Amino acid sequence: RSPIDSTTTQTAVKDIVEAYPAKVGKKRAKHIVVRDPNIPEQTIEANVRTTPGIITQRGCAFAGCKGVVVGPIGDVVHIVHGPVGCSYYSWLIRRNQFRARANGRNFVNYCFTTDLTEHDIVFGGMNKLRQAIQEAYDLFQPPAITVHSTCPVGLIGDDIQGVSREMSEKLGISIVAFNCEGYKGVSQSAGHHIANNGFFKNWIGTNEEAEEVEGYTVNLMGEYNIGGDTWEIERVLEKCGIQVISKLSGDGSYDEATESHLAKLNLVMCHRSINYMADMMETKFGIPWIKVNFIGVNAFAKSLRKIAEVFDDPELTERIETVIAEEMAETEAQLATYRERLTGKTVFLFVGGSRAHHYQELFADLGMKTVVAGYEFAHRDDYEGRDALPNIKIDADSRNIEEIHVKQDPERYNPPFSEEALAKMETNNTLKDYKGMMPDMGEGTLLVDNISHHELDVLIERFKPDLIGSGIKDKYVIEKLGIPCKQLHNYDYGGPFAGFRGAVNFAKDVDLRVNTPVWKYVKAPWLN
Ligand code: CFM
Ligand code: HCA
Repeated sequence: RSPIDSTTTQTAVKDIVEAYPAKVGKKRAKHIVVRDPNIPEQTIEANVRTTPGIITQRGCAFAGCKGVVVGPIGDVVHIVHGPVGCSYYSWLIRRNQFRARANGRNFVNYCFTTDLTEHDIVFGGMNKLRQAIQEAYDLFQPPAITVHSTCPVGLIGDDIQGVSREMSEKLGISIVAFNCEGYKGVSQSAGHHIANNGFFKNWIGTNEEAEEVEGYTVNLMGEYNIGGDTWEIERVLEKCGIQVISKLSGDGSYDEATESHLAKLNLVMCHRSINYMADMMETKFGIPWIKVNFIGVNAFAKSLRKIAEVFDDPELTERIETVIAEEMAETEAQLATYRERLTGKTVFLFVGGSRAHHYQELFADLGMKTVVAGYEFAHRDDYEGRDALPNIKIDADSRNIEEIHVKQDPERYNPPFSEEALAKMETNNTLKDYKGMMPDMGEGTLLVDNISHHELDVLIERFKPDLIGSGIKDKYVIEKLGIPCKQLHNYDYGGPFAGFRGAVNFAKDVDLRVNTPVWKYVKAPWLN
């Protein structure tokens, strides 16, 4: 095992790139960066099409829209319009959890699809969609329905928007169609954008009768309640006296989404999947947003202090400090033994569009160092920070996406913060800014965007990390090479891992994986 430093990582990068055909190597080299804090504005290529032939962990626009952003709203029926596969193979894989509200509706365990077959592909599937919507309505009486098209539907041109409008008028409930055919854009990311636009246009702030809510109110955005994360975050926020108005979209409900304009502040966890919504809500309703991270004990405390700073009320600040002290003491007592067993261990992290960054803070709490990290599909701002935005060329996945131009509505634009407070937020970089992953990576560490199996093989062979945080597509390749892999998408059936109590669950899980002697007996079958 080589130590990780600027020289060894540079050699690894050279070997990785040289193994490719020259043209491919040239492209991939732009996605692999040895971190050097002495370079003031280090850049990395991201959010571009994967080179055909390379094995990637990315998903598609349908996954990003239906699977990620829209699907977790638990009291809404989500119908997939397409052949059965996309629906069946994405059924329950993401582990987003939901608790029924007063109306008793909870559809997260169901799988709704129009099940298009050859006949429908030839003659059109709109009638089937009409029928499916009617049937879902008759059977389940949901407060709203969404429709999501998969690749073949886009190719045959079924008008899902028209059918949904027509059925919405007929049934008198909100029916929103998302044209999220998998092929749009270069990854899940296009689907997030499509989902945000549809949500914003149809649901956000549509309950005009909802009354102002007193006190400190927030929306939890870009948090998806995987393994129950949202509930641990909410537990602590409530203890601090902060009320969550709506959640987008983990444990999210339709009614709460229509009242989300009542919150005074938006807390953005996963910037990648929800930045569009945060910006649109700020423009339309004057709700400012701040970037938070609730993964990791110190990260959670830091985020709570950020909230205190924004609301700027000594009483709230004091309460938050009391909660932090209490929770930290309890957590610390449980973390200490794990930290002893984990300190100095190294980690590679390759996850989606935010967790490869967020989890670095939790690993740091355990004394573990992230030496190689990368996103699957994040954009350059998630690596380089929002400041880098003006220098970034138009996203590849903006193609085919209807942009929503938000007009400010003076009637509703009623900033809960004084002009002075808003100005402070704009100028105080630590509050408003999102700096991305790059500045948090130490000298000589490696950033790899949209990593391929070849690149992963070389890096494992050179640096033999103690743990890799990744997803299902490479988990078993990694474990056959004798390295434990912790799935940071679905948590391998565990969780919650967010917040204070989540950190303890995580430490226990990681300790079991890293410190079991079994790994030294594993030999990958292909090495024989
Ligand atoms: Fe945001 Fe997510 Fe992620 Fe994401 Fe995802 Fe996910 Fe992820 Mo899987 S919304 S970008 S598209 S934090 S599903 S809950 S784990 S890849 S890092
Ligand atoms: C998705 C969902 C996914 C996949 C996880 C994985 C998730 O992108 O469609 O590849 O292990 O979190 O469930 O990201």
